[in-house]
Amino acid sequence: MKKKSLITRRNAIITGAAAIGGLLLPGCSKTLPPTYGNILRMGDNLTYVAHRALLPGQSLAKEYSHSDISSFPATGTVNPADTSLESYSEEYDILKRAGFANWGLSIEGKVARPGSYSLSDLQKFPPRTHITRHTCEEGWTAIAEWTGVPLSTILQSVGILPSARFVNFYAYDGYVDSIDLLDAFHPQTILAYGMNGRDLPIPHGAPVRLRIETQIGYKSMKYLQRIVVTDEFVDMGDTGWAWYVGI
Ligand SMILES: Nc1nc2c(c(=O)[nH]1)N[C@H]1C(S)=C(S)[C@@H](COP(=O)(O)O)O[C@H]1N2
Ligand SMILES: [Mo]
Repeated sequence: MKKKSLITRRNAIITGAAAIGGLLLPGCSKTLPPTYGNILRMGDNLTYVAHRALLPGQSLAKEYSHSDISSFPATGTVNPADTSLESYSEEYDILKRAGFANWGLSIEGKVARPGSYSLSDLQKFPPRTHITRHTCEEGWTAIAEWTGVPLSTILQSVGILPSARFVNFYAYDGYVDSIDLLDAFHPQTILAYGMNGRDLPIPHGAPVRLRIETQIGYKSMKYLQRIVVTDEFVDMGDTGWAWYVGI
């Protein structure tokens, strides 16, 4: 009995997934994730389509109040200047020793005015602060306050070209990832330099990390080094993790 209902449910899910794919496929490829067709990233099809259908436009992730702020573990790379780690970056180490005074975020690709933004350049733009819940794929969540410049502000400042479709991110510890323009222009997507009212600490991605509140924790890249705007999707992550995980 149990087995039968399980099989039925599984078949229903498979049929449902096929139906979603089939419905959307003809002439609607813009609503499918760019990873469509990659068997290892099949989960993207469901989460991207469902999320984008349920939350059209730029709905905001829930924001919390100061009393909700919780303790916040640091995970993954917690210090790219640690020589004993595989993620060691000499470049980062040098920047860190100078208090990140020489750090600059390079923004290139399909933009009219490529350039490099220092921390003080970024801090001159009108900031955005929000208190949100971070959800890690490992099963924990934590709430913190983040301050930074909206990514949309910077993309407008460099003047993204009409052909632009994706934003690729590179970190000092070797992390690479990308998001599409809908998430890039989401009002809560920020280049964060502050956490809980202080400078962003090294374990949490100093001097600047991405905060993307519409997706799971690993999309919020720490230790930002370079941003490249592209006109085509390049699947940079062969990590086994989904590219799109809306929350
Ligand atoms: N560059 C970089 N970014 C990263 C990671 C990392 O290891 N390196 N880990 C990711 C994961 S899995 C999570 S849950 C969050 C953790 O952020 P935290 O260390 O501030 O908690 O950062 C994400 N961004
Ligand atoms: Mo994570």
